[in-house]
Amino acid sequence: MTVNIQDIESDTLATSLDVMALYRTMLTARVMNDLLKTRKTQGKYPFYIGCAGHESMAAVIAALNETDWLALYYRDLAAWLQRTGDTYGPLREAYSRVTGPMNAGRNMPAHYSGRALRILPGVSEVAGLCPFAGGVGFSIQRERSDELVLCSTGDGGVATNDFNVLFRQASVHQLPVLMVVEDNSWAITMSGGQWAGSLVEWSRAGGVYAEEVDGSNVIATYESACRLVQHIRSGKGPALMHLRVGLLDAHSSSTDIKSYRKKEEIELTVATKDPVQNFGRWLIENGSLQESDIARMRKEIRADLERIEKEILLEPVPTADRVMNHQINVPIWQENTPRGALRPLTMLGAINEALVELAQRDPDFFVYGQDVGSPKGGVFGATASLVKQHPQQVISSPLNEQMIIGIVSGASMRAGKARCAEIQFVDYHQSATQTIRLAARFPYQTYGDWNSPLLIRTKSGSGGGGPISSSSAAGGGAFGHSNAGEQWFTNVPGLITVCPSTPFDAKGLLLESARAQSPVMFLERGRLYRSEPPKDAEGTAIQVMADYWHVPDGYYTLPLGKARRLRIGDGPVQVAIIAWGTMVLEACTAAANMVKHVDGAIEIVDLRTLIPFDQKAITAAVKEASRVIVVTEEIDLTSFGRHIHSWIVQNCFYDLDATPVLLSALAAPAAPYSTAEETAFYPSAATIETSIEDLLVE
Ligand SMILES: Cc1ncc(C[n+]2csc(CCOP(=O)(O)OP(=O)(O)O)c2C)c(N)n1
Repeated sequence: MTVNIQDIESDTLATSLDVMALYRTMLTARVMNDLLKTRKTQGKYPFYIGCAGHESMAAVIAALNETDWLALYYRDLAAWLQRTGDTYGPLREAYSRVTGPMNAGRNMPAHYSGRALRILPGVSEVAGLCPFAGGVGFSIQRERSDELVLCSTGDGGVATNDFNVLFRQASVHQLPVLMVVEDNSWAITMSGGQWAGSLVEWSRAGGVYAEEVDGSNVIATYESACRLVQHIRSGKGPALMHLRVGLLDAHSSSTDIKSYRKKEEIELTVATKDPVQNFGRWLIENGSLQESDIARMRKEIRADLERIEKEILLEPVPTADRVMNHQINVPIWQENTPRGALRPLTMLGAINEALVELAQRDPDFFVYGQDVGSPKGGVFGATASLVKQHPQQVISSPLNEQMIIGIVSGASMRAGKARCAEIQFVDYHQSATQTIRLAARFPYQTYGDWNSPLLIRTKSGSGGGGPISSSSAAGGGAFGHSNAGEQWFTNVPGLITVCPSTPFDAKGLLLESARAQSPVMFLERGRLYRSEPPKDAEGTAIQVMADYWHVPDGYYTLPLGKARRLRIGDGPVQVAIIAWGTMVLEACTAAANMVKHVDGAIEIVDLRTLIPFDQKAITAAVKEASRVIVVTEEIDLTSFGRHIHSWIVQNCFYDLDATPVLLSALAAPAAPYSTAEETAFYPSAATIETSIEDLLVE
């Protein structure tokens, strides 16, 4: 039997609902919920979180097309079943089977995911998927597709920054996004208090059409979903459904319901807000079913699930040897000798060229960030050429870094290829920290089902883009404009971090970074944007570096994870200096000055990629020199520089003739603004020279 609801809003809505199929899906969700809950109680696995009361989400999914995208939350078992029909999947995940279609047994159950099914990887961070859903919507809109993205969360989720970011993404850009707030009026033990006033009015005032609907009434839920979907598909912008439901169970298997909910309230909720029961009654009243049919269906479903369970228990469980699988996706470099004519270029020029190359090669590639679409090309001018040549592919964003990362990451995931975010100053990435970390986690969490291409460029370290002046004024960036940044990113599993020191590297590494299927944090040093090659104390350019200020025309890539070894001076190497970014130039200046006084050469290992770093190059350089200095622009509190230093101690100890040195910025919050304090804060060529001297007498 079907209910024809075609004339709800317009005659283009050719949807009819198979109510019996929908009921069966919802009932299956409930029976599976009860089975999983029991098994958890029997100690068969560590955790379960239930869907009881939220099954009307199946009716919302029934109003969508299979090509629409879903970002579900942990109570959406019925939504999963409605989209996939897969009754094995949730059981496989509960029992941690490698056959689990969501996370191959790697994540807790109820984290719905599936790339082929267009279900974004569910996360435990409440509403953490929201910014990604906005990105999917952004890319749907750019490509003028008729898809949409549904993003669901609980009432607690509405209070998060992530949900508010999605709301802003959707409303500012008028994206095809359906936000569903499954309001069971609980957030663990907290009832209400997640927003003030009416959610619907708040939403409408912010430019998003919204409806409130009783989620215990399945037909009303479906009708509302159809209206909202119709609203979105007719190009009127995003929509929000405030779906009022009841939570029929405890928050999760870890919560004792009686410790925070009153008996009468639970009984009333169960009696009035059970969508499966209400829908069953409605079907009986309409003559489609009898009580006995429902009891029989329940029994059948339970028997079927128990049979499936038995099958699943014979399937393989994860083994310890796979624990590092899918940790990071570094692209395999393909040899491609640059063929274009060499021209002298600054790093900023090289970055401009790389972005134009990417835009030319892929018309759907775009850069998104604050001011990037202005003729100035962002505050540093990195996108100026793009604005001139491909204005449609460079879009200025509102001032919200989490919004930027979410848009770009979600769009990249939908495309399977990196799009580019610009974060104006690395200091300001901090509101997007969780989103970046989640993006880096997806390939691991989903056991490689989802990749996470995402290119984040950001100005970092000292300097505001002016010329480098062999080791003095660092630009006065002070607090908020001068952090090095690598300390924040190199400890995130799954994240690639790159920091070039020359224009040649900046272009080749940026182009290669865009090929990665794990997120890349591309740290551009402000002090190097317009820098000349480093010079010695007499003002002579250091030749081994100067060559890299000539940049080939056209497309070329350089391998990630590969350092460059630079030798300054002749004879046996006395000291190896491990550096990256601006500190490579400082180290070159120091080395060029020192080799005039000491016998032998000094080697500088320019890491270029910080994670994964080139262990072979470091090992070889330390072996040859037996003395090593690590120099970093970071402050000396659990920094990446400290990590490299510690790695050398642990892995190269027997090749060392002296204690390895770490040179870093001071452990103050940031470089002070005034020149004297700022100069004292950063390591410089002079600091490095002193350190070389000390090492050589040791
Ligand atoms: C960002 C974040 N903070 C805290 C938690 C711990 N936590 C897990 S579920 C939850 C309540 C969520 O409430 P709501 O969004 O209303 O969903 P419900 O569980 O009630 O369906 C909390 C606080 C979390 N997972 N993520």
